[in-house]
Amino acid sequence: MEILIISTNTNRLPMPVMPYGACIVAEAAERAGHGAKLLDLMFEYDSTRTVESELMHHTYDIIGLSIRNIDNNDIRHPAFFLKELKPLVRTIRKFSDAPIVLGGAALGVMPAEILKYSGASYAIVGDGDQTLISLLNAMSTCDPPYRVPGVAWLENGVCRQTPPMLSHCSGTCTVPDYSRWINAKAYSSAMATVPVQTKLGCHFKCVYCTYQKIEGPGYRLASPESVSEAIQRLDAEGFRDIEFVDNVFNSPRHHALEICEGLARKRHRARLQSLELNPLYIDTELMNALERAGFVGIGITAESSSGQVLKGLGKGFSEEAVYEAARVIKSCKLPCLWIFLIGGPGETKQTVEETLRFAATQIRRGDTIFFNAGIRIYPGTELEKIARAEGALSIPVDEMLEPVFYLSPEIELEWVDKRIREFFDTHLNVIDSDAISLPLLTKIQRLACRLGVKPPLWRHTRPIRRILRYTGIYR
Ligand code: B12
Repeated sequence: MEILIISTNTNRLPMPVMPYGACIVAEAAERAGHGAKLLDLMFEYDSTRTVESELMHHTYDIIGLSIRNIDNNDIRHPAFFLKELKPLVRTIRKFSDAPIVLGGAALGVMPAEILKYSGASYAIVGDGDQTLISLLNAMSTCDPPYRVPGVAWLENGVCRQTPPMLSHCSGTCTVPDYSRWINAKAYSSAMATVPVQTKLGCHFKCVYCTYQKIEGPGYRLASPESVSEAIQRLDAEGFRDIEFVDNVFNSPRHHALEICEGLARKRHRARLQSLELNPLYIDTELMNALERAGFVGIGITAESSSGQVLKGLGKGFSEEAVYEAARVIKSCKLPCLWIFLIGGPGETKQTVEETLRFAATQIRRGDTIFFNAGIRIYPGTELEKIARAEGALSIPVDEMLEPVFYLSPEIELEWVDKRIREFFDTHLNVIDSDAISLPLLTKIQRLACRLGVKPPLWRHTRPIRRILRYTGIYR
């Protein structure tokens, strides 16, 4: 079978991300003996013309659309990326009647809704590589696709789905040959990092989160040896800035530790980072291991420093864990990005002030702080139930594709905005949602790259903001 996979993501904020999943499925299809081509729309000037031109000159038996983002999770500047999906499906239909199969992280979040919205033939939920191969095999032997695990389709307007297949990342760290599938240089010149996943699954029960829905609750760990090999291979190919894209890198803690120890023993020049570390498992041993492994930056998803809010968010750790993480980090050198989510269940003006005080007093001056206010509500989450019970959400699930947000009834968005803005103005190490949605950011990334600045760019927030403020470009 000949398959075309289109990576539909064209969002370059806060930085372009390489289509990891789309590369994996394209490579898996090729390895299984099918013909595969990946069309990455990220840097295309006119996506429609690119797709038209591809389909005018080539015929495919099946067309896969990789869909990463539904929206940008931003209450202040909401962007609904799926609005580009219907016109894309229409364009494809002008040239081809091949089945259109949807896959990607977004499908794990709202499969039925996206399938209905798009007009595509099938959606694949769960791990894409194995499922796509099974689907291709079924189609080539004219077997009904609804026997394949992990496939969703519409029957008289109702979405049917077989239980997903969860096999990817079991034992081995899968990293595609990026240069074979995408313009990797275009990504690195925009300061994008190379994604590598060391496990799937998440055992945390955060009320707002979709990770369990996408990856399942049970861990599927890649062996630390296979992770080291993947990093060495990427390094040998010239890929230096590598990001572990695990939903929570330091859980299970022993796995993160073994990966770090393995990497520390190997010779490599990779600069590693991961943006999601849970404060619960931040200790001196892990921090030292991260440094020895070659990490140049980590993100701490603290979300809040108030016990009441952490409980409301279902984070599974207390304010003591957040303070302890800050204490440990102060004794190490590794640069950190602290991530806070303001406005969850239980948030009040007082708890917001508590978190701001924590940020002002417990976080090192050289570290960076990111504040996001308002939480995207996804169907099937505990937060959806809370929002409905509080009367803040009344629309049906079908209408939740376009972003809807939760904000604690105890606070108003204007007040939160004002407090974050005041903190931003007095602390040059702060990033807020205004800053990461600035189109100017794309230009800063390119300039920084030309000047030889290495990712992550957030490490340089203070000097960048100082220059922007001094030149009057940004507050
Ligand atoms: C790591 C991560 C990031 C990192 C990425 C770093 C990097 N260098 O890549 C950072 C922090 C930068 C980031 C940013 C954003 N992210 Co993010 N991110 C993730 C995370 C945790 C993992 C993504 C990943 O790489 N997975 C590993 C790869 C291998 O998996 P995959 O792409 O899903 O592919 C598999 C399947 O989906 C499938 N598949 C993929 N394509 C195809 C195609 C076909 C045809 C088929 C059949 C199958 C298939 O097969 C693959 C193998 O099994 C996910 C959550 C999650 N658990 O998935 C959120 C997630 C993808 N992010 C999300 C969002 C919203 C964003 C941002 C918009 C946030 C923001 N406000 O800025 C930005 C967008 C950035 C951009 N330019 O597009 C959402 C997207 C859904 C949504 N709500 O819209 C997710 C799902 C989290 C969530 N909230 O639910 N993100």
